[in-house]
Amino acid sequence: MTDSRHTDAPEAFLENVRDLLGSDSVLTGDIISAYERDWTGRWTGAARAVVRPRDAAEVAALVRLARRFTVTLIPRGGGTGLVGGAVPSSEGTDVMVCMSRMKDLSIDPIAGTALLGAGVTLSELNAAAATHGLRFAVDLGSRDSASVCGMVATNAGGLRMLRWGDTAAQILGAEVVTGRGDVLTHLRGLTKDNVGVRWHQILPGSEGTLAIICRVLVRLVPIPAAVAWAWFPAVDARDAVRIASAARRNVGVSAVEYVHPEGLALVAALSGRRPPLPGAAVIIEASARSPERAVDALSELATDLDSHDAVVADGPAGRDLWAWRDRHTESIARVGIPAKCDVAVPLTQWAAFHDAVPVALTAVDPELYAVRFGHIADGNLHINVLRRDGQAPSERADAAVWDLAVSCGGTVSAEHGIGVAKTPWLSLVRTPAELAAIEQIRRAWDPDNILSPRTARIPE
Ligand code: 2HG
Ligand code: ZN
Repeated sequence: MTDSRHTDAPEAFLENVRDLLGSDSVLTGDIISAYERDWTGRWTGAARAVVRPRDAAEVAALVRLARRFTVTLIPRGGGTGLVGGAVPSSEGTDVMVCMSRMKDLSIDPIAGTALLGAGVTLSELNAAAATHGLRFAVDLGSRDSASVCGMVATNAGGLRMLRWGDTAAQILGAEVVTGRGDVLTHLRGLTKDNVGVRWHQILPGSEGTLAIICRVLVRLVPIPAAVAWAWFPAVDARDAVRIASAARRNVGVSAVEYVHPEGLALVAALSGRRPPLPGAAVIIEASARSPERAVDALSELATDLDSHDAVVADGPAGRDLWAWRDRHTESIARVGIPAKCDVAVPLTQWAAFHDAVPVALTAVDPELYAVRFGHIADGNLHINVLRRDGQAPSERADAAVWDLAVSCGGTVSAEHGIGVAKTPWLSLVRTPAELAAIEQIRRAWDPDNILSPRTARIPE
């Protein structure tokens, strides 16, 4: 990669941007520090400026200028990424593209779709959709800040992937600006439109490397009439897989989540309360036409599984059960900067992998420990590695988890993406031919390599 851009990122570029977009569109100085780190604080850098375009035409003007002055652009949504994908390099020359001004949002209740700009958060979309009895299918803990277009760029998975699929499965169209500065618009909204290559389906997982996503058209799903939750105690990881595997066959089940005492203790410290039962558990969300039916479905599952201690509840008591899972990420952030290892392994390997993680970490460094939780029905285990002395873990911790995951047939990113955090391990899970093919796509969409050049690319 040529680094000439890093020595002379030009003030002239910003002058041109101010002329075209207005000076209030360019932020510099202390105010931009919030754009220089990811949510975890593990990945930080230094930006030259933050630019805040209002629409795709302004983004296109920005990209063309960036090509002319060879300036790196890093698109950034709600700033909730966990892998350093929307963080500038340490050289102080990258320009962050903040999408927060693109707030247009309209719902089509007849088609069950939403058209929204890149500044709309998941909670804002859901609030607007709820007036029509609809919501976005994918849900995540960072819903109040995460932008839906950012979720598209990272192909967020989240809590209900089991039921509705990932973010890629929700996209019907998009408006983007490629690294060439071309505006591509496909917002017709047809669910059947089989006309050759579906270019908008290349966006999920592209993490800002191919194009800047300005608007998306997404499908919405009905808000269930009633929901109930259950806490199934699991005697060990094998038992958790047994419960999860039975739960995922049940049509009404929308989420199946694993929690372990190491994470529950942190949530307890934050909330000042005790978990409903001691030990590990599988927390299940189910929906039905009435609260009674949802509770009955989960109670029947408990009977089928001989899980006589299971706690089943709807309403506030049920939401309380769910909160024990939902509050993991914020509770972990209170105790240190974790290495976030977002692993998926085949469900048949999940228990062995789960049990081997603490052993592998202690072999690297006795100060390391793991908080394990996550979307068990998808084979997904979130491993947050921390150090007992409060220091941030080194990359040796990540390496130990990835080696183990790959030896169990797993992957280095189940749903969080690659960013800069996972690039050292990309070649563990993708062949040279695959990586070369991806590079060719990047060169076609972004010939001057100005969009998030360090993301998901193995350093030369
Ligand atoms: C979740 O499932 C998110 O809550 C974050 O993917 C996971 O904090 C994490 O490691
Ligand atoms: Zn997750």
